[in-house]
Amino acid sequence: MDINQKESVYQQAKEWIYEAGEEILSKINGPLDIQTKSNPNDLVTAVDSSTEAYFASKIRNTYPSHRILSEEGYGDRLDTLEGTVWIIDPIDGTMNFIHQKRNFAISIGIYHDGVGEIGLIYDVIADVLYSAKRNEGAKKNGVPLPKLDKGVNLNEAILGLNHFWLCENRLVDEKVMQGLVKTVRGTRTYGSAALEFAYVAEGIMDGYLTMQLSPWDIAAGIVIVNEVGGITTNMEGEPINMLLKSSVLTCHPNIHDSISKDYFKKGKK
Ligand code: 2AM
Ligand code: CA
Repeated sequence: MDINQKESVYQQAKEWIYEAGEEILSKINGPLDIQTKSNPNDLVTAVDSSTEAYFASKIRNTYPSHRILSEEGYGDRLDTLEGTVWIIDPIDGTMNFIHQKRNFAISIGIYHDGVGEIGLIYDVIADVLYSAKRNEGAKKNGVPLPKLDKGVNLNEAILGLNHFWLCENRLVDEKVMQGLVKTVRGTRTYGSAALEFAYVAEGIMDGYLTMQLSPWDIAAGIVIVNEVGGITTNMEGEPINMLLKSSVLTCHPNIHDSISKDYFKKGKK
């Protein structure tokens, strides 16, 4: 993506994300038409669908050569990341959207030939936009975020971690994950992967890990965390394949190896 196109795509995506946020706000107290997907707690609403449909129609009209990878079915069926691909979660944290009416975000990552060029995470209720362009730094509401250059030890770290992984599960030994919880200073669970990435980038959490997420949950967050010097891999420490579901570890560089090697690799089933 050339530099001029990148800037105009970034500005356009920002405009659409604010418009979509206003539309979500106008519907949040109405009947939400809630459905379930893969299990009774995997929720989707008519607002998830209409928000994604809005982005898909804007992108197809404005950038007909761009492709879309998205959660709710308005995207393309992709088997490569060639060209420019918008990776979209219209509402990340749908359970929070329904039950709490806060702590959810619109997440848009724009990748070119597989490289994350633009990341946008919009916390609609707080009206906070986290944004980044590759090699140009990350911002929170337009104000540059500092690099993660202060050292951090695991025993002083705050980690984002879903309690699910501390219960018996089929992917990781819960005893090993409990050991990690006892080692760190504190844990948090916000229920929106995109916001957890944003908080790692902001430096208010030192890491976030989970065993299974989809590309749209993390595409924007990876770009934003990268720009402040954080690292994102799968739990094995390998690069994430953006076409597949994956485990995810995004964190301050100081604690990455220890979480992956001393905990996950020991506990992996
Ligand atoms: P979602 O709200 O877009 O579904 C919750 O811990 C985080 O995990 C959210 O970012 C949520 O995204 C994501 N997630 C991914 N797959 C999920 C699933 N099957 N059920 C619930 N949350 C899921
Ligand atoms: Ca979603």
